[in-house]
Amino acid sequence: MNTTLDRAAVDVLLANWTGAYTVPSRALYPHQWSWDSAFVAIGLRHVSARRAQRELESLFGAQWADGRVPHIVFDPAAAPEGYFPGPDFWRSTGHPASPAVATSGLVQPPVHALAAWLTFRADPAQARRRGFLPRLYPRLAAWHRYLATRRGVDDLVAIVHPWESGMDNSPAWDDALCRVEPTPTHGFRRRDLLHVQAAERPTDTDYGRYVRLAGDYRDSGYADRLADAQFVLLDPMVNALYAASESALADIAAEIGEDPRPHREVAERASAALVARLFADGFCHAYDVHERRLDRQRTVAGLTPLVVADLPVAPALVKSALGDHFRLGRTALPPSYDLTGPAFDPDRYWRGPGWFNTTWLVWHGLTQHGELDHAARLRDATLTAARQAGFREYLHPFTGEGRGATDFSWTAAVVLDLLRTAP
Ligand code: 2M8
Repeated sequence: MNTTLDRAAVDVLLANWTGAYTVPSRALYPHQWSWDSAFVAIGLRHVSARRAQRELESLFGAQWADGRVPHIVFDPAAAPEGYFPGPDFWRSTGHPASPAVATSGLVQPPVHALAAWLTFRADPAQARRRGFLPRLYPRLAAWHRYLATRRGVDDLVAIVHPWESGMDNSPAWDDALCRVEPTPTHGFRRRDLLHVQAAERPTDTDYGRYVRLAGDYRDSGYADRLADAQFVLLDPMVNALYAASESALADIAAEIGEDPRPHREVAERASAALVARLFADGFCHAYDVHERRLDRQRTVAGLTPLVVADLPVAPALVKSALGDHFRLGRTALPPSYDLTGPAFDPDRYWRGPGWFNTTWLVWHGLTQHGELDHAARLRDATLTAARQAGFREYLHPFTGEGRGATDFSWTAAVVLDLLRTAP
């Protein structure tokens, strides 16, 4: 049975491979997405280490001169009307720091160094022959420097748009978004609703707010003046991945003969700040920098700091995962938002459904902290969910019914990783 699932996951990754990278979904997302490619590499490394390396290399080929890794790299051959907001909206190629290829100007969670290290470990000899890490390391380091210098708030990094969290429609952004005047819907044309039911996607009002924030950021010249930006939040998942990826950068540096110590120091400081700033009542929350307060809602992002090694609050996070808010192991997949929370919606994108990539992060975190029984149960539940629903973008957390796009790349990739990583 696992052989069938394994084969089907490989087929999805092959079908979505463009020759240089993997699109998240042929229909809904026909370009390269930043953190999707990192998860894809984590799965693809079991099929072809070389292809997994190329997935990351092609993304970093579109890195800006200021170090930012754009959240979308547009395929020049894809139909311009296939995705909104497309290159005409972002106007990146007019920016002095941008690469020749059109990209967005936002970023996504920094999973890349972790993915690069896991990709290397899948076949070190082959990676060394290709000079994979020596070539990628300076780019990964520049990416983290961008985050530290342009987005740094004390020892953490801020996002300036919900899309930068990866959990675009999370209720954790509702309060901050309320202050944003939506762009009227006649000012743009949504394409997502051509592919997915409206009840499973953000509302028009929320979409209007995303468009407003992205347009304002573009019009500032992608300047990162945090004091002037309307939306400046510290997200627990972004910061957990930043800390975990700094540790991975230290491992990469040591492997190629560079000094790992600066990376270890950044990782330790980020991990300490994450606990000091974002941890309260047994959970990690988002923090609004302008309002100077935590959003006390619970989202799955608050469990993902488990990916940080030696996190002192890990036992509290495991307890929260097992409790009524997330019922780890007792739902099809861990929900993206608190099952008892006022905004819980089991169908709508990032407001309740279970996602495979965040589930993988929780699984990886449990494994890191020696919670092997919980990790094994979560792995079994995730594989069962994929077998029943197929490689959907997200699932109803109770029934396990598929939602959003089909044949979704990171779903196939993390399922493959769970299958091929011996429990
Ligand atoms: C979703 O986000 C894009 C915008 O980036 C969209 O809705 O149009 C999110 O789930 C995001 O985390 C993901 O990277 C992207 C592609 O899978 O889709």
